[in-house]
Amino acid sequence: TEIAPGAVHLPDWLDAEHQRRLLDACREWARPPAGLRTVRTPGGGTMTAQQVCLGWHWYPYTYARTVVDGDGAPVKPFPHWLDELGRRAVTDTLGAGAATDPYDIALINFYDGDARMGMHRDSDEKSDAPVVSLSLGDTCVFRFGNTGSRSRPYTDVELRSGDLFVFGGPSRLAYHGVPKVRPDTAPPELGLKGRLNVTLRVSGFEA
Ligand code: MD5
Ligand code: FE
Repeated sequence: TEIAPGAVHLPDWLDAEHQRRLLDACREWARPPAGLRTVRTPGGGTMTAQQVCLGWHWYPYTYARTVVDGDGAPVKPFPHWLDELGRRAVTDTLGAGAATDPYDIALINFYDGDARMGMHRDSDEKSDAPVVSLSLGDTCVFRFGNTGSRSRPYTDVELRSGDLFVFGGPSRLAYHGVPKVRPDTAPPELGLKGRLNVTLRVSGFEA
């Protein structure tokens, strides 16, 4: 479903087996060093979703090669298979003409309990390549907004385990957030309490 120009939701893109494999990989990436951390914002706030990064380390509001706001370790490498997954996600949603430079960043967010994400835009990358979003575990309400402000109009979409969402074209810089995670809605066989989101991005930075 095209929610807005360049913003395409493809439910159930990952089957149960691929969801489990991606979850297993996320559990490995969450381990120290350079593992899961709580993100603190410059204003003294704390993000309720915890995060781990691959390829480039994001912290508010830029990128580094080491976990400068955590244990200081080098960021974990971005595996080649995630680039292949990202490119397939783009062609499956936007078509073969939407091919991009290689994906080289993954930001993985873990939402448990009452975790949410406020309305924001992702503008710290230098590339306008589409952002690929993969959801695992509990269903969430994803709020897709507009490019002008963090308020209405917006469209609320339920994202479930295995869903793909691609944000390209004019939607790349739209405001968005996660106002709610629905507890205990994950597929039982996945064995995940909470929600996990993997985003794949093209940095546009020099290697
Ligand atoms: C999430 N993560 O569900 C979302 C999925 C983040 C974040 O927002 O920054 O880690 S990514 C959603 C996204 C990315 C780029 C553009 C747009 C949405 N958009 O235009 O709506 O944890
Ligand atoms: Fe975002």
